[in-house]
Amino acid sequence: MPGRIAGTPRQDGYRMPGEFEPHQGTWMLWPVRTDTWRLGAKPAQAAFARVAAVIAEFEPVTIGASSAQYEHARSLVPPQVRVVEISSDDAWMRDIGPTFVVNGHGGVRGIDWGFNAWGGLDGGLYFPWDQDQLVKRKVLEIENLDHYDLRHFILEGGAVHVDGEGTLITTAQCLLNKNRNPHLSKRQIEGYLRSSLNVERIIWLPRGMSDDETDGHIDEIAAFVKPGVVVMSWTDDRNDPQYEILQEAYSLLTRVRDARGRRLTVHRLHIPDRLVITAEEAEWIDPARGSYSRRPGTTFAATYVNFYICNGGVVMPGFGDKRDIEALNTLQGIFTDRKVVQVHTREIALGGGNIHCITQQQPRGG
Ligand code: KQY
Repeated sequence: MPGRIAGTPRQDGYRMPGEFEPHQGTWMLWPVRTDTWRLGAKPAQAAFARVAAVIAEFEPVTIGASSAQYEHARSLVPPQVRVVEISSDDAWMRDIGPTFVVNGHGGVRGIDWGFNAWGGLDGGLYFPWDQDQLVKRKVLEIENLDHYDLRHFILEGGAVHVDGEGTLITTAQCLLNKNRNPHLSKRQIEGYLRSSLNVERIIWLPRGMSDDETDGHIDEIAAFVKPGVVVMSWTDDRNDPQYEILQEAYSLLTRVRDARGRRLTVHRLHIPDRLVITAEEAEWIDPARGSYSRRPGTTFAATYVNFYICNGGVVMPGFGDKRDIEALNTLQGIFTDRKVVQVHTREIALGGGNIHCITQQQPRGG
């Protein structure tokens, strides 16, 4: 029987591996919220199904869907994708799913963080989020894995990236936001990150991307390619609201040293044009009191950096933008030992995230 483990991953010799380390598989959820996704979530479902099908060419994929959507989800994804019944409030498995930790001897455990829909009643994106909070435990029960109970600490998976060798990158805008863990100091928050993910060096970028409804998740701005190597969003356009933010992040990332004392190699990936929801798209999003507004003209943080690394592959967003091909070629040049596949994901981006945000890797133990 899987159960709750006392103590911390660090005390037990567990660490969060880098996303580029071998996976057992990928977890996703099925989108249904009509106040997030237009047209009753149908275009988003098609986009999620495309992402799942591409990842499934590299490794096993499991999608959690509600009982009402089980047959529909099953019919849209390839047979090798496993569909299981898991209810949720929305479909961002990166943030709603467990973070897995490994001990290097075959042991895999999960962390059940607190979740408050990106800010709770102080700027959160919807209410309630009780079904989202249960997803981590459901995934871990299905996999028969023990868990650490950190529900008293609010953390979304998209708020942190690790290199698996003791370094973590995050943003102060998100993790120190008063709508996450207002009762904790920066030092105490660092303490939780160290003891749960087993990291030594925490690199704080001051801000995430502008127009990011998550309060600046790191997974929109930068990602580890491997230890010592980072790829980040970039723009040459001085008039772009992202310009200053990205300059600041670049200057910090190229100055710091990681947990092993290395300077980081930082690759830059130019962002696409600003993503703005059209009147036609916004018309078919159901308004709901307390939910994030997606009115015509709302802009979204769009970046190619929200890619997902899987076994032998990288699945990256495309927006139908003039920079799509250049971004694909740049990323393929960085990930020389993996096949990079681009999927058109405007429908996911209109929900406020992208491929990294809708996936969660389950590492291979050992
Ligand atoms: O991990 C992410 N960056 C998640 C994006 C969540 C958007 C919620 N509408």
